[in-house]
Amino acid sequence: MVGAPRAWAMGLQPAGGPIKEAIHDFNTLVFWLMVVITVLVAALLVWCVWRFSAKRNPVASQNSHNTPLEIAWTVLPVLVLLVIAIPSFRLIYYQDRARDADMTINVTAHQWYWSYQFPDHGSFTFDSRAVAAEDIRPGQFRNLEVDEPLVIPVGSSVRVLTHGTDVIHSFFVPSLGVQRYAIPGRTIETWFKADRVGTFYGQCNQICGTNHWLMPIVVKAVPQAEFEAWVASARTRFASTTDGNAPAVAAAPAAAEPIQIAAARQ
Ligand SMILES: [Cu+2]
Repeated sequence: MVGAPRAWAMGLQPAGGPIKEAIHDFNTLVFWLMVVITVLVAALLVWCVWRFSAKRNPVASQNSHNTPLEIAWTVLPVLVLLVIAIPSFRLIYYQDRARDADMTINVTAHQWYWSYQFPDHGSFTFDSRAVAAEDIRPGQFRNLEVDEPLVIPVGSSVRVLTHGTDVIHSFFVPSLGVQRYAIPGRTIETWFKADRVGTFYGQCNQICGTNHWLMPIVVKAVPQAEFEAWVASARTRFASTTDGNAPAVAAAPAAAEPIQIAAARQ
């Protein structure tokens, strides 16, 4: 499965996991409520225009109050809001934190790339940087590919702890239903789970400076055995950046920056 935006798509991206499925359900509920209310209000409006036109209704009513009607148009919207609020709060708390996380990933945002740390797998840390447009291969997504994707095992609940090093960023992967601010000086928890093998694309979702537009996220969900093989190779490849259990709050930028940042103005 590929979780990515598509040209002319109308709805939400397809769900790659249970949180996004819950978001779909909530979206469908609110959508149909909106359809019913819109049709009802439009029909009443048309009926009033027709029924109470000056031609059909030459003597206008002088009523200014109608207690039962006023109670009805107060209570009914309250009930509609309750029908929205209850599943809305349930969804907020569902995505708030992992109940039984199988593993934890520290996500650190920088201007303008991400770094990921695996504290349960030897605490290796690596940076994930955008692939420049001229290096995109056929079949890849422009502005969405990275050099080192975040790899997770399919079916595992992954606790995500976000941090920031400079300004506020936002870790956002639509098809997994995850979005969390990454704020300097704070650690914020959320979680996600991919219940099918696939590649899920996201981006920084908080305007964070000149290159905010090119701060993509790629999450690859792979079978457990493949994940373990990736961890084994990653621990060797990223051995030099391992720094214990602390979140990677000050990972140095790589020497070869693929993205040219704008020169600071004086
Ligand atoms: Cu950002």
